[in-house]
Amino acid sequence: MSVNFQLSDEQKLMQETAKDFAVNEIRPVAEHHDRDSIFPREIINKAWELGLMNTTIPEAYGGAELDFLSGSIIEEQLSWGCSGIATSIFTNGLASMPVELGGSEETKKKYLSQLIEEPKLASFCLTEPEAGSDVSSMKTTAVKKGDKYVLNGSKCFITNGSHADWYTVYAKTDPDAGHRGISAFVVEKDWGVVVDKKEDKLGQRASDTAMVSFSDVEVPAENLLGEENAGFKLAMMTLDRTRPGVAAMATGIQQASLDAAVDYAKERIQFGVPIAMHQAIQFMIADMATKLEASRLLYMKSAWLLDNGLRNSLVASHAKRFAADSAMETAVDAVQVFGGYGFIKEYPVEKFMRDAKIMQLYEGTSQIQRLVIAKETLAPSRDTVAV
Ligand code: COS
Repeated sequence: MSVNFQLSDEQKLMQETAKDFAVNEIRPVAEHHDRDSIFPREIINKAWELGLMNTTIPEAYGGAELDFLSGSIIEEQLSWGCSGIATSIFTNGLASMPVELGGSEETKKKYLSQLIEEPKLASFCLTEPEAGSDVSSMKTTAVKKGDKYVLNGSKCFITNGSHADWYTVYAKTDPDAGHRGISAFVVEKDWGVVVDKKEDKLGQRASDTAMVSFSDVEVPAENLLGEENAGFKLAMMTLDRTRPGVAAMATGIQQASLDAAVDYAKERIQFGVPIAMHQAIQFMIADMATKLEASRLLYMKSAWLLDNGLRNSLVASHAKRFAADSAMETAVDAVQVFGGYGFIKEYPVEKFMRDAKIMQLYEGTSQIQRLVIAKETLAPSRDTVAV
């Protein structure tokens, strides 16, 4: 078995393109979007034009069909620029994955092609007010009536929810069957999806997070994704494929925090020398750098497993958990390196700290990742591979 930590020329090019985009298009406006919680529509359109979003969509539907590793590398770089703007750009990947995995040929042609032909947005609607980590307790229902399903219920914390053209919605088709009674559907906004509320958030304020509801929304039966009552597995398989990217975004926040801390530590003079000369600061920088390195290796491995057709649930949870917790710790340490200035909005690190927190919450909390890790470690699935 060979191990190769070298990116391909194509991956290096994507990395450079994404870094340039983060430096030139995202960083200059990140503070403005954060302060006033302004949705980054124009930046999304530019990212779309450059091919930095919808990366996994197959060539058959007009997409670039990039490997998961390339997609994750892009996510790290854009998140370095601003993870709130990056979240807005990458949410299509979460919404479109269940379509890629479970959609019929017609559904894939219709909805995946749309995202490539125009800078349209899609949202992933799983979470409900009373069903967060416990997906199976969702209340939204889909009742079959003739050749349609009728949806009723509410979904919360929906990224891009106010701006999406279509939604991947999970609903109970057999309310008594627990996780085996959930189905997934593509629902177009114009069919009666109501945006109830836009959330005012601690961090990632550029991204849109909304509550959406369905009141007797009729969905054609052909918009069912996969088999009826197989939606829970579709959601889990989707999250296996998107968690490497979230870990990569958390890595981008770490790199941003470390860069800021290093620059400041070299400039700031205390006790007659730059504070970078003090061992107290050096040890913090060293720990930040080690966490960053380990997070990057973990997200890359979790993406590499997918690219090689191997099950990645365990490593994706390692990556998501470790990178998210490290992003929080590193951003807090960056504020510490800045001292009192770190607490002031004029400096960038307080934003990194606010933004990092969501990494431990969305797409499965750090506690849920530990549940997956414990389960896979105590009783490995048959197809969990040790690489
Ligand atoms: N891929 C495919 N199938 C999977 C899977 C995966 N990664 N993980 C679980 N499954 C299957 C299991 O094999 C099991 O199948 P059977 O019905 O054939 O027995 C089924 O799904 C249920 O699995 P499990 O018993 O592990 O489910 P739990 O109810 O214990 O829930 C957790 C598992 C908690 C890990 C899951 O609910 C979860 O990830 N919750 C967090 C959800 C989340 O990330 N929310 C954020 C919203 S998206 S922004």
